[in-house]
Amino acid sequence: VKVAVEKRGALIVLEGLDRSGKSSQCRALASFLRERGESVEEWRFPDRTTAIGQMISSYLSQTAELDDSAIHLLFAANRWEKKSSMESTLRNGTTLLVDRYSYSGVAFSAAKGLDFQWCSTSETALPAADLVLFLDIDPEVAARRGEYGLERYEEVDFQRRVATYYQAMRDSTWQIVDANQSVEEVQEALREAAVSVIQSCKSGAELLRLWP
Ligand code: NYM
Ligand code: MG
Repeated sequence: VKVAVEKRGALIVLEGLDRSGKSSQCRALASFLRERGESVEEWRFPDRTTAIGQMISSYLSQTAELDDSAIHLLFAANRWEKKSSMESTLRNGTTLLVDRYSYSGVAFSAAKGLDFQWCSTSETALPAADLVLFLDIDPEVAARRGEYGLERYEEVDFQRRVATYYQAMRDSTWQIVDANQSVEEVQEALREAAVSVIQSCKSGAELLRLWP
């Protein structure tokens, strides 16, 4: 007798500096995967729709000031408030495409001078991404893209420091994609990696936790 085993969805995270093209690539990847019959939800962090998210949004738009550690913890809390919903969605077999996650949380706060280990602690035991798609772009190139500089952190020297902390977090779940390529070339690289990790999650790959 065959017993139906629930196959979980994959937690796929897109990361990169501001204006690296994450949001449009995320949207395109979601429609590609849906056309292939996958169940996919697009999420993003910060999730500015919650009460915590609104505080984060005021901070980013420079209408509110907050202590560096306090805003770090708010970004983390904004993920913790979504943890159970994230886990149940994955267990229901839906793949999550997430625009930024804990990796942004650590890289942006560490770039301000907060201790790297301290920054990681707030992420401990959150679900780890099955795949991190890192859109690798030269900060100078990103800065020439539209609307750059409106939000806090959108400044070339700061983004350079963020990039070094991203580099320190790379592990075997990361796929580095050259985001200086054409939109189509970038999308092609993302598709291959996403299809393959969705398959391995269906075959029973365990959902891991951040950061041991
Ligand atoms: N950011 C994002 C953080 O500093 N910590 C975090 O935990 C997250 C998720 O917020 N410059 C920063 C990175 C971005 C900014 O994100 C807003 P977006 O994707 O540009 O709206
Ligand atoms: Mg941004």
